[in-house]
Amino acid sequence: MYGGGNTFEAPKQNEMQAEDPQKLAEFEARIERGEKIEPSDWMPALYRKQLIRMIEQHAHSEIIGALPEGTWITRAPGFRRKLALMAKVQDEVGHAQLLYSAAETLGKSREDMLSDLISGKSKYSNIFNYPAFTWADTAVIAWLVDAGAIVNQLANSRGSYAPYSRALERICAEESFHLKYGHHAVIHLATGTPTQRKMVQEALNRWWAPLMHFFGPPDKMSVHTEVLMKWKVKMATNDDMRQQFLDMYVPKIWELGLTIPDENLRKNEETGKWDYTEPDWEEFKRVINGDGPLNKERLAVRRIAEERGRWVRNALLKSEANYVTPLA
Ligand code: FAQ
Repeated sequence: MYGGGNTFEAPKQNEMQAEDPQKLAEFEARIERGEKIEPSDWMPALYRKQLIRMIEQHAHSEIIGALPEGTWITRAPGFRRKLALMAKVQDEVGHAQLLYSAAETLGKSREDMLSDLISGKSKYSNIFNYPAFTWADTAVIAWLVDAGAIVNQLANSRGSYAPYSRALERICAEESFHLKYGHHAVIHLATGTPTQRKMVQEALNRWWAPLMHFFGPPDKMSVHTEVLMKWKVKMATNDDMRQQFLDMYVPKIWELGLTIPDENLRKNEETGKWDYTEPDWEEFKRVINGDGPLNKERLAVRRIAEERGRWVRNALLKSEANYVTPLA
């Protein structure tokens, strides 16, 4: 597994030296022309490794990401909200399925990916290691975390690896429903009783810093961006995605009369970019390396799901092995 555990460790230069220069040049020319790479095409080992790392982390983020909202299904305020939340959580798990399949095309098995998740070897998004204390937390996740995910995924769906692009296109279509559902839930609270307004403001205060972390470290600290952008896996830098998110969503948050817990946040007229207080990047490093408020609990839930579901997987594999098609 690439880079597991050692955050901010740059890709090793000698990983590129082993490649056949002519094949590498042809591959890079294809990328330059905007062609898509399919699993059976030649690709540099580092491209494969980086894609496995990124798609696998993304898949893990979807199944772990189902947990903070999932805990609210039984406590959702009303039947309509419960139905919508159940559908959303189910979608997120479905996204993980699509992404694990895309990563499998690169040669790493699903079993290995899941065992690396459970052992703590693989990373997943920082943001799902924080608790959802109230119903308003789920509304903020569904609106703003999904919004952040869409900013990232819409850009990268135009990327070079065909199975990942196809998965992202489908995921974005579903995420846009989540975003509408989340926006509706936040509007409901923000225009509701003083208690509801307070509840949603407090949730926003809790999620703001993790949301700023969500797009990854500042470009000057990012170790993978350069190579990923060269090969059109990542279609925008971490800072550009963060700026795009701020551009699109800060006005919408302010429109609801909510405040953002950063007194330095403003659009700089000269640069055309948002100025903001850097979130605590030491906290980010701790959280993505396993020491956030809920990392242990999140992985424990996954471990239990793995153990309890083993007999189902075994039974399915066995029945597949015994199944003979009528035409065979
Ligand atoms: N969390 O050099 P960079 C969702 C790590 S899906 C944890 O900048 P890169 C849906 C990074 O892995 C959310 N770790 O890395 C949903 C690397 O460590 P490594 C997930 C992070 O790859 C919504 C190190 O820091 N989305 O939310 C994070 O160029 C609602 C250095 O960083 C994706 O995974 C982070 N936030 O850029 C579900 C999208 N950021 O591996 C339920 C695909 C960085 O060397 C409810 N991934 N790190 O040990 C990407 O676009 C990129 O991988 C980035 C990071 C932008 C996340």
